[in-house]
Amino acid sequence: MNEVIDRRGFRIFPGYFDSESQIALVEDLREVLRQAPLVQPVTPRGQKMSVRMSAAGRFGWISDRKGYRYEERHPSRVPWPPIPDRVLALWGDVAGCPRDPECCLINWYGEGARMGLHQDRDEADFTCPVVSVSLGDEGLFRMGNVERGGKTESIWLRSGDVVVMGGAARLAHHGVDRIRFGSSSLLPNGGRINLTLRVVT
Ligand SMILES: O=C(O)CCC(=O)C(=O)O
Ligand SMILES: [Mn+2]
Repeated sequence: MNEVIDRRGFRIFPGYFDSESQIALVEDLREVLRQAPLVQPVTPRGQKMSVRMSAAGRFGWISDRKGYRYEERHPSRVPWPPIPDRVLALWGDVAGCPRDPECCLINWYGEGARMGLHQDRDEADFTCPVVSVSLGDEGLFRMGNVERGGKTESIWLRSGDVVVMGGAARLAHHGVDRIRFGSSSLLPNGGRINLTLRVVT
């Protein structure tokens, strides 16, 4: 498997999932989203986020007027569906972590959606990486530093690409500036799905 390591420690696996596996993954996710539909979260200050979110696993990440946090139930109060085996197999292959992921966060980016530069730091154990999967439309992924500010670099993530944020990159800032809506035919209505696998506790 081709692997590119950015100087900050982001590990990128371009084309990790071939088109057949991408289609199968989307089928897995349809089942998850049937049980735990996407919701558009609001920030604690009441601003709508542009991505829609759901999750699989023991925990999902939630943001609302009460703050952001991990929760063991979807806002509808149903428990999150299990993480699909195909996604667990990816973790086993690339994470290099003895623990299993406890959250598979699902982000859906429609036209114009983005995610500002941030760190993933609501988890308890930073020795475990965050593993990300991109599906559907291309997204411009910005990689920054552990400290705020400084130089950043951007790469276009394509459908099937995997990024591992571990080691020195575990607490690095990152975000998605924009997507190229309609650039992929994987999702019939367009858009980009990103999965992030996380150990939470
Ligand atoms: O969509 C992406 O590629 C990144 C998502 C992300 O950083 C997050 O959900 O915390
Ligand atoms: Mn993140």
